Amino acid sequence: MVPETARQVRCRFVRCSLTGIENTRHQDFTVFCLPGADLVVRYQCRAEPVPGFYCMAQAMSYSAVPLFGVLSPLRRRMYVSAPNPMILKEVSVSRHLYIANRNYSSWSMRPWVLMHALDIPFNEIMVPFVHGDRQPQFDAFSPTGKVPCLVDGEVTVWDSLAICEYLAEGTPGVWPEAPTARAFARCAAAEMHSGFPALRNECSMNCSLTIDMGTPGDALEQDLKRLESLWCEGLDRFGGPWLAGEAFTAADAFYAPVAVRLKGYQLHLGEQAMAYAARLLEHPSVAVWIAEGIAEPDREMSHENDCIRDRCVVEDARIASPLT
Ligand SMILES: N[C@@H](CCC(=O)N[C@@H](CS)C(=O)NCC(=O)O)C(=O)O
Repeated sequence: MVPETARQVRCRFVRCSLTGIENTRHQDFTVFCLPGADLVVRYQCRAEPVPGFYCMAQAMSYSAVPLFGVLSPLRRRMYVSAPNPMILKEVSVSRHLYIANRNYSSWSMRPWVLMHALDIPFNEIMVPFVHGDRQPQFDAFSPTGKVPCLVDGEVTVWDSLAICEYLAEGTPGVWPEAPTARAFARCAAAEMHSGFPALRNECSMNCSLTIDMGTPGDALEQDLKRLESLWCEGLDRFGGPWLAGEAFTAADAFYAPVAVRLKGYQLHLGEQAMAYAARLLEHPSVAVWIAEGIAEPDREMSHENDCIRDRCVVEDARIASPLT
């Protein structure tokens, strides 16, 4: 049995390939583990694996130690046992990323998606929101009492943009390599960080809800116009498919929650911008965040109410346990 707490600590430092009896598949996995505990491999499948399929997962971070397990397609998990639990203890991931509920926390989503997309090793610590405006439980790790917060040994970085800059010091790919594209990407991320007030205030992120908000007011229209012009400029100047060129960078991670909002509030931009929003939603790291947000069991009513207000809910993707 995997301890419940194993879900709280995510170590995405393992890429596994899966070799089947009938065919060979190569997939990325996210491995949940605690030192000494069994591993839980949660897999993202485009195609369903064969039920009961016995497989071999090779975890690169464990020096190619093979791990054996049986897939459970229904639960979308593979339970594997490490041949030698001591091996797990040798792996230490110093970076701890504190986040809140995936379903609501757009600020948490940005560095998480970036680190996941760039395969930057980290432990995830999810601290759920409690009812109300203040979140005193965040004070234990964050000087501002907000998430996200990255704790890397002695270093604490308590702001999503600062986290990206901190990561960029040691990891290539956070920003584009070319100076012009890098300057644009930084401006785009900074603009999201401090701008788009109407979009942020009127359309709080909720990965699960589709809301009919009627005709957007002037302030929101202004934000949408600016968003469209910024996205189209990036895509035209740097050739796409991402905002500042060929590679997915921090700029794209910053706009991933915006793509969730556009879809959730049924907001429309021009064709090129909508295609980019769709691309963002399909990015594997973004898609996994959204899927896990929808799967979260917790509902936090002040966030739910802030999304719904006096507007009409068209759909709740948490259909198995709908909002009451
Ligand atoms: N500038 C910060 C803002 C972070 C932020 O506002 N986080 C929200 C959650 S999405 C929060 O922690 N709110 C809790 C509170 O204000 O008590 C960043 O970029 O990280």
